[in-house]
Amino acid sequence: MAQELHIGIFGKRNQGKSSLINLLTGQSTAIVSEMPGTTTDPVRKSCEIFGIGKCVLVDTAGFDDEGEVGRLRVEKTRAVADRIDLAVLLFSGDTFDAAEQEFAGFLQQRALPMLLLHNKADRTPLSDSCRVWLQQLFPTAALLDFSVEKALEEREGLEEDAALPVFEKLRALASALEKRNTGASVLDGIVSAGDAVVLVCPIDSQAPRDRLILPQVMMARQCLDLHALPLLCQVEELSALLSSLHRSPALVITDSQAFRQVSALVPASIPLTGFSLCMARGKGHFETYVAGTRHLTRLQEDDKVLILESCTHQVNCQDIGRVKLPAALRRATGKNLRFTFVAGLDPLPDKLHDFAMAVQCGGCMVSDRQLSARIELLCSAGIPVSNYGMALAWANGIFERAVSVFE
Ligand SMILES: Nc1nc2c(ncn2[C@@H]2O[C@H](COP(=O)(O)OP(=O)(O)OP(=O)(O)O)[C@@H](O)[C@H]2O)c(=O)[nH]1
Ligand SMILES: [Mg+2]
Repeated sequence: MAQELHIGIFGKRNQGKSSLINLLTGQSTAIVSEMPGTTTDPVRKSCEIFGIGKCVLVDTAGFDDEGEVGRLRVEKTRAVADRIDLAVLLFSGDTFDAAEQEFAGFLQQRALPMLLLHNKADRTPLSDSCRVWLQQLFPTAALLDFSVEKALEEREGLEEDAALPVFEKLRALASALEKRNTGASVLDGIVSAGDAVVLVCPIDSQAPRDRLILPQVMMARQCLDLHALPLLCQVEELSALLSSLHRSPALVITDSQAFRQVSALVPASIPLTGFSLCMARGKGHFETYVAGTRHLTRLQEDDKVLILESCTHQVNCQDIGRVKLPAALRRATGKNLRFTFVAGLDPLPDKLHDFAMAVQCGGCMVSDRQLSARIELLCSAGIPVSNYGMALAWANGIFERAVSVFE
């Protein structure tokens, strides 16, 4: 997994959600008690799951909580669904009542892979009739009859594999999800076996030490998957590399910041695009961003533009979003645009209609779901959305060239 997998743990009160967090993390961090309503706010806990990698488990308040405060808690629980990649829904007593069916439907609507975990099997095991009925109702969900408490007891006796059945189900769901997310290669139909593909990777002061960044690695890997020939160079060596080839490369992919320079060096007959466009193509929302980018030509004097930075800790991205991009857009439009910045996963401003458009960062540090939730919100408010790479390509006058590779 390229990023942490966010797993939401849901269920009515007292179903063993917090106990499950303790079992999966191997620590007693979450408070467990027989009093229904012990967990009141979403609680996040990072852990490493073998075969999946880094995960963030999100414990939630029961979705059947009552009263005025209870309703607020339920709202928070439901909001978690927009920020996760995978859901576990705990139930018990060999029944799956109307509230549970409604919540499972709510998760299913969001296309979230789901594990229905029948807990407290030590008291009441899941009957065949209930199992078959659930499988018919939620055919894509995984189902497990389990006892979290028994597994916790076994773990105290140093039984290492006490949580294994849960891990196995989660691993299967995560691997299906990864296949769905990466889906077809971005380069399918553009690059064939034996084709040379030049990846222009500037190593400047902002490049991380001793390694390449994720989009560069992903594109090199996709070339290898297609049995194409990825060739890496910096901008300074690009001309030498191109003239050393017997046959023109099928494609050149460059860092967005070097777009203008690279575009001047690569003959018009060779397709050229950017890593950020490839990432957007792979992550979805490509058409949304393309349409949003074309809207940049329509911006007016004093228009407000929303810049969405999905990572709070990457100085590199911040510099692009806060400094380079606004300067480039002001220069290219010739308009005095006014920028508003939203960092990390902070909520979007209330008055979305005040904004002429939004520009989203590559979103390599957030889950697809977190990104999608945001973009859907903007689209439903009728706000055109571009992304950093496409907006920079547009500002450098080479957007149409870069996007034509995929058309
Ligand atoms: N018999 C039995 N009891 C369990 C099992 N798992 C959890 N419990 C008990 O169920 C009660 C509730 O567990 P919690 O983990 O606090 O449940 P929760 O879903 O987080 O509850 P809230 O935070 O109140 O919504 C505790 O008394 C647990 O010890 C199990 O497998 N079998
Ligand atoms: Mg709890």
